[in-house]
Amino acid sequence: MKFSAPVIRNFVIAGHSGTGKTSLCDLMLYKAKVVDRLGSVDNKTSVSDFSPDEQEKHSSIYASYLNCPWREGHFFFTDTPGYGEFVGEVISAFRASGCALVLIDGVNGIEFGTSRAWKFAQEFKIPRVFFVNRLDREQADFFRVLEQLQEAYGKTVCVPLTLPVGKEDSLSGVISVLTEQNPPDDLKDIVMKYRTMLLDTAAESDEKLMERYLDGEQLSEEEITKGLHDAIRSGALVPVFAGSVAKDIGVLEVMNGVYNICPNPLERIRTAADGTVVRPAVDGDAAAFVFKSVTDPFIGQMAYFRVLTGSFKSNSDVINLNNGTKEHFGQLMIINGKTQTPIDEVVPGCICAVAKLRVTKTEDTVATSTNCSAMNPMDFPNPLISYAISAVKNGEEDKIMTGFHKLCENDPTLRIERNTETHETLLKGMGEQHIANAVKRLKEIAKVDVNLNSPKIPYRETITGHGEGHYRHKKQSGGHGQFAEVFLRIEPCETGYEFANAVVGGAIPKNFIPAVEKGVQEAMERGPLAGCLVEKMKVTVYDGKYHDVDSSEMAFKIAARMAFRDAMAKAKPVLMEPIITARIMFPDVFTGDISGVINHKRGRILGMDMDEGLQVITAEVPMAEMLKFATELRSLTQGRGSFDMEFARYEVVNPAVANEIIAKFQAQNKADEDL
Ligand SMILES: Nc1nc2c(ncn2[C@@H]2O[C@H](COP(=O)(O)OP(=O)(O)OP(=O)(O)O)[C@@H](O)[C@H]2O)c(=O)[nH]1
Ligand SMILES: [Mg+2]
Repeated sequence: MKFSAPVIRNFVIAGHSGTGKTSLCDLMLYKAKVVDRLGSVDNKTSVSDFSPDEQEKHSSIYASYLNCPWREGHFFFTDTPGYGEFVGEVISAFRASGCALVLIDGVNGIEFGTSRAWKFAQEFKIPRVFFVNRLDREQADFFRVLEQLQEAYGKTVCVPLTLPVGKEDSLSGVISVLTEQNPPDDLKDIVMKYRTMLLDTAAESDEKLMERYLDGEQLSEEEITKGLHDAIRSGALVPVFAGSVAKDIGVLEVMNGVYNICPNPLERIRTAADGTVVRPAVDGDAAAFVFKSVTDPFIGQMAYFRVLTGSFKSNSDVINLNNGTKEHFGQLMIINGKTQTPIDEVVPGCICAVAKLRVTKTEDTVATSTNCSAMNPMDFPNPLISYAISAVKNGEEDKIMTGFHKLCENDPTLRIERNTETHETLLKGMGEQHIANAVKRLKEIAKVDVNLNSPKIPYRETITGHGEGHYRHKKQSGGHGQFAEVFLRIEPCETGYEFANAVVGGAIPKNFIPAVEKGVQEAMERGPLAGCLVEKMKVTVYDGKYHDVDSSEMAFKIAARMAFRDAMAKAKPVLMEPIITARIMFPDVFTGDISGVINHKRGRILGMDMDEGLQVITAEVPMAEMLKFATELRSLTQGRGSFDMEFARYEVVNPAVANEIIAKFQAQNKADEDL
């Protein structure tokens, strides 16, 4: 098989869950005769949803990379999961694609997944095409959805290229707006209206064309196609197709539409990380971006890359531009779900896989020459949920960490971290299902089980007043005793931690001062209120006593620790909690509910905005209240809301809540001591 970039179309299939993306992919592969039996999500025979987890769920979890010949050319396309928690898969798929085919349900119209796909396309600067699917369903209405799209994204932007004939049960086919000569009576006016709109759009893309068009000249089919192509590229046109994958209606038209008017990979101009403009070419130095890594059960680690410019051959040497190291490409493969087909050469637009790279990881750029520039890494959202994990069986901790590290390498939205304040290992992800899936995968690859618990909140302690502390450490045990005495004072300090030595006349010899500071720092690791990290204060040691024989570093450390505790008790200590800033997006109808939830969570609404038809609330909320928010929001909005969050700062916990936390800690502490 030999590829030619000008006839390659490379697109990501995106949209809300359940709109028929995977079914469309299966049908395309069938139409292109890549498979001789049509795969089906419902029968667990889908080429795209091939993993057992996806088959069990009847819904996609992973992006699935597919390809098929089409007409004189070739399609590289990606089926992405619609479910919000698997957004990491969608982001890397967008990065690898030159165009977005966004599916919409003919009954539900614009859903959260639609707006998300629209936004990603905008962010990645790739053109979009809409396909209104499932028009055979009861209550499906193409024209209602079209109106909604025009309302949201522009009346002259969203123009249909096909229209459905019949509706719901009696949907019988689609007609082409541009070429249909005998439309059914009820569609005649509509066809004419949109045909004129498409011709206007096509003509507007070129001044000369426009002149001739205004003079009343007929534009050739080629000119119209070229005009629509340019309009799609510039964003002036987002064509809308109608159909039903289940009834195989309108899909051929979508495939031909994408082939005829969507841009080819050579038209995609990018900017590299160093600002170099990369204009793809068939010849010359080749560069490719590694957008994903996958652990294949048989082959091991596989890198997926998208060729940006030039061509790569199997069994050739390349350079990793991110670390300047030589890399070797073994056998290159193009992919169809779990099927890999060896290929000799890949060109711009190809998505392909290669096994066992030595020095290359996801987000690296590989090239045939150092004249090429590395591309920017990808942007992934912050995790939204975390769990404290522990091994079910003692002794399996290492296996668990190694396994999770592997999973995290393949999924940038999954993270495993050790929290040094709470001494917990945290597994962070995008939601309960995402985490549950990771735990399941861990069991498969490492044969270990983990417990998931709510994580401890990393509260901190500080002081609101001044305090002086004193301790005399004196022990006489047998021969040689221990002696040290320390006086110190503490005061609030915005910048963090400061330590000052104000001892005069050698009351504490200089060589013991580091031990005093060490003692203070140790005491600051476990504050007196709830055993949390203590911060934001200045500590000044100003007096003390020592003994020629009995003083030691250890004695001064102990005295300093105790003096610090003494001072803390007098300096009005308070508990602080992490506050996060959340941006919550949801349909307007939930505004009341969501505002209520934020108030209930001790949150503060900072602002309300509208963004592409969705209400956006920005709020500051204590982290402790957000542990389960991903799940709460999902059930509150029936999956139509989303949010992102990031750490803002620490704030003093209100006294009622603080007292509860302190009481709980003290009780736990006592229970531990009694054991
Ligand atoms: N009636 C009808 N059902 C369809 C059509 N297309 C797909 N379906 C069904 O809709 C359900 C969801 O289809 P999928 O292809 O899995 O949807 P998806 O967009 O891949 O969903 P996620 O993977 O969850 O994002 C399946 O039961 C399909 O058989 C259609 O045109 N009409
Ligand atoms: Mg799917």
